[in-house]
Amino acid sequence: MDKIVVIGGGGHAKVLIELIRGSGRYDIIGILDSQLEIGLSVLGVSVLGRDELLRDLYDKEVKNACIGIGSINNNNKRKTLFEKVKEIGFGVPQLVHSKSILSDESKIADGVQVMAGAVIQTNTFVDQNTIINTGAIVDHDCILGKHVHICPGVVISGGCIIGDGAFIGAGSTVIQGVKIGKGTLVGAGSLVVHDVFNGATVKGSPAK
Ligand code: JB2
Repeated sequence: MDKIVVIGGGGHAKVLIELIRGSGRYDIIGILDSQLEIGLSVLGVSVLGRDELLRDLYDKEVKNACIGIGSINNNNKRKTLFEKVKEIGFGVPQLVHSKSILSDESKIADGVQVMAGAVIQTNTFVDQNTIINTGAIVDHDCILGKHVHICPGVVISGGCIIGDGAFIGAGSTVIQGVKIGKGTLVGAGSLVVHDVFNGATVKGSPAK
């Protein structure tokens, strides 16, 4: 099995560790975390140290990395870490839960994480390092940018465009054909019925 290192050792990492184990494709060699005590076990995986170890691990034949940090309100840290590991040379594999549904006519880029119960429908494209979290639905003909976080239970209806770095909070619904700009934040439980400008924060029903 190819070796993989998980970056971050919190809640999001736990979900990914279980997903990776279930896939049977990667051997998780450890976690890098900026705060957790070295040697601590997270679901049986040891914290090896800080991100400074990345180059060393790469030289020691660990060629895959997983961005194991979720995001609260923005995705900047995930973007920075993704770019950092790519620059070193790591592959950032797609991680797709065996109990998610991915249309044969959809495409996902490297580093995309699709959690249990998520559905990605036909002719949808999901770009690098985006999370389709637990139980989220992304319907047909959507285009999702890089470093997006579709939180648990979100519904993105058909034909939507979601810009790079957008964060769609848990349980939100985006109706068909809506364009959500780059770096936007949609508060949890929102109903988005109109396009949202780059960098805006909207919430509520209808979201404003
Ligand atoms: O730059 C970093 C860094 N920044 C924070 N490098 C590394 N290697 N680790 C970093 N961390 C570590 O990520 C923190 O020290 C902490 O241990 C971990 C983040 O854990 P936390 O549980 O706070 O957040 P999370 O991102 O794993 O989970 C959030 O997002 C998920 C999507 C939570 O809100 C979850 O509930 C949610 N499901």
